[in-house]
Amino acid sequence: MVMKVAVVFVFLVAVRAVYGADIVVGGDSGWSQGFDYGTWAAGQVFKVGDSLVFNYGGSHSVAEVNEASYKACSSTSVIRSHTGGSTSIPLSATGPRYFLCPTLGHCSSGMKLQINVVAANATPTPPGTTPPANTPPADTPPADTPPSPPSPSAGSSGFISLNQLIFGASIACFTALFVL
Ligand SMILES: [Cu+2]
Repeated sequence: MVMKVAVVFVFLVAVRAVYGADIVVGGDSGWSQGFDYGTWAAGQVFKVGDSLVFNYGGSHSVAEVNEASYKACSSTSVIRSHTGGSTSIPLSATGPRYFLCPTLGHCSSGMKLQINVVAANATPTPPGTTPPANTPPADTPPADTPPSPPSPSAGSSGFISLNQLIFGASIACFTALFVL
């Protein structure tokens, strides 16, 4: 039983990996007025194989248009129009896609969505982050660093000089004692 569940789970994960994700436009806000789809889209990655899911009320619909119509909020030359409250649009090719709500006044008040579809195997860089820079190999081999003098010799050299000083002083004292 557990094995069966595990197999189904792996299968579902694999299916999701192959067929991509359902991206709900606007998230919980859906396709509606008073939502900033530009900001929303900037935080999303749209890949080939994903699907755009539009959820909307009866006063709205979805029209796919070209760039010029998108910029002008014009719905006179619609590539594809969708109605019915829930529309899933598969993203089958890379490049920009433009959508708007053709209801009068809705596009100009923000109901417009522009996305850029990237290849499924593309590794996107989220906005605000820089791609990892190639770290250059260390060009200074460790052999170049001069060998540090062993610390015991430095200590003993000081010890020797002190010894020599004591030895010299004692010789001088001895000599003076002898002379006097
Ligand atoms: Cu609308």
